[in-house]
Amino acid sequence: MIDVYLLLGSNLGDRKKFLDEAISHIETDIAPVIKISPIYETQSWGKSDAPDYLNQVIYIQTNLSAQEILQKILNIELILGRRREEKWGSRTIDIDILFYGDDIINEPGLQIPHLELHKRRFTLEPLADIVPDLVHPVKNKTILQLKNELKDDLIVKKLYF
Ligand code: PH2
Ligand code: MG
Ligand code: MG
Repeated sequence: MIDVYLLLGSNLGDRKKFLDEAISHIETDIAPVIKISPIYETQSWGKSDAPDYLNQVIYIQTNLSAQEILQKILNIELILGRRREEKWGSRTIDIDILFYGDDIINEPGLQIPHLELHKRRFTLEPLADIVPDLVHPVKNKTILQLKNELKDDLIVKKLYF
């Protein structure tokens, strides 16, 4: 089984409901969720006038290939009303593959580890809550180290539902 970490993000509509529905689709179509981070409310990265996001990281184990996971994720995003209009545009749900074991994948539409994750507080804070000691296979640093070296000062706030 491969250890897979996914980032969920929503900044449109009932954001909490979209995260919950994404998790329920992931459990049905991909794999049971083993660990789940707290939800963070985060300032929009890349587009400062966009509404705040809810972000959350989940950990699953699966024998599916990264491409198979990607196809299932794209389908779940579609079911949950994702419309792709502009880069970094607001969305009901975004599901990104952060890590697929230690694999380094560079294919069109599929880059793992996620190319920006080490620069983003909205990813590293929830990730560090569930796997601080995971080593990034390209940066060769732990999630905790990467989090402590972050220059991103956009606000992220842990929420308690
Ligand atoms: N996702 C983006 C762009 N900007 N900002 C926050 N806070 N959270 C996100 O998930 C996010 C973002 C592109 O996928
Ligand atoms: Mg994304
Ligand atoms: Mg995405």
